[in-house]
Amino acid sequence: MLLCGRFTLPVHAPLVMGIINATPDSFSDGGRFFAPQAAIAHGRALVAQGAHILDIGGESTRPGADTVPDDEEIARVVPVIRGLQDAGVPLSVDTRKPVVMRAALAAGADMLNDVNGFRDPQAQAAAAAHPHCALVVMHMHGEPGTMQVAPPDYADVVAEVRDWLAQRCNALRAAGVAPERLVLDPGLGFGKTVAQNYRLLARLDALAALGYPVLAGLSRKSMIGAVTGRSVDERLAGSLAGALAAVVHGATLLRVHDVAATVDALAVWREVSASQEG
Ligand code: HH2
Repeated sequence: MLLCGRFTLPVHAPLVMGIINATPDSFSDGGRFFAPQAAIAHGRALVAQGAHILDIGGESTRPGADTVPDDEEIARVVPVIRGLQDAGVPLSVDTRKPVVMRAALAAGADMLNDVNGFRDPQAQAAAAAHPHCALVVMHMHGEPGTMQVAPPDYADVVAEVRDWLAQRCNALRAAGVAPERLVLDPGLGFGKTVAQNYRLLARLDALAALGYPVLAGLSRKSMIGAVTGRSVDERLAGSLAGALAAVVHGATLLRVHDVAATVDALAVWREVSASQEG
């Protein structure tokens, strides 16, 4: 079970987290859901398509992205969180900023998704101060502005990401966070080469072995484009293959743009898994 604000989620079956980018510059859908009403309508559509969680972001973390001032990011996400309070699913906020985390929780967010893995002591304190919101602890080397300039030459990327995540979870638990609130994320595309991303995808089981649910975010990312040669808006088939691979290798949450297609792919996968048992 995952404690997730107003909700408690089962983690035995894969959960689909639908992405709402309330930004003008996200890599695949920047500008489409920038206005709060458009973001809210998109969130409702994703829930109708079967999303189990909505992830609302007000700052792009694509490689080379500019940072957004605190008050601007709050002005982007808070109206969307408020407008989706009755959507019937947990609301996650995708932010690295403690002040945005606090504003989002006050507005009714159920989950904090920090691509910095709550490294900032203020972010850790904001997370620990809330009694039951879920926390997505993501691994990232460096900062979005520069992370792809020179991805590190990890000796063993799986062991290093796993140990980093374990250390972050231990710090959060020492700060008072219940283990049932934690989700791990390898941070696919964040300061990693294509080969490192695929290695992590193939070894998600090593992260799952830490005992927390694992989230994989690879929807439409350049790791899909690198092997298919497709542009961002042509990566659905590759993203679905990656999503199923993630589930097979141990992910229980999938962060995706294309909710309806992912839900269908998972339905077929579930039927195959159930049929295996006779
Ligand atoms: N990827 C992106 C943003 N946030 N959060 C988690 N936990 N895991 C991820 O893999 C992840 C994330 C990047 O994707 P997107 O939100 O579509 O683009 P942008 O950052 O340009 O808004």
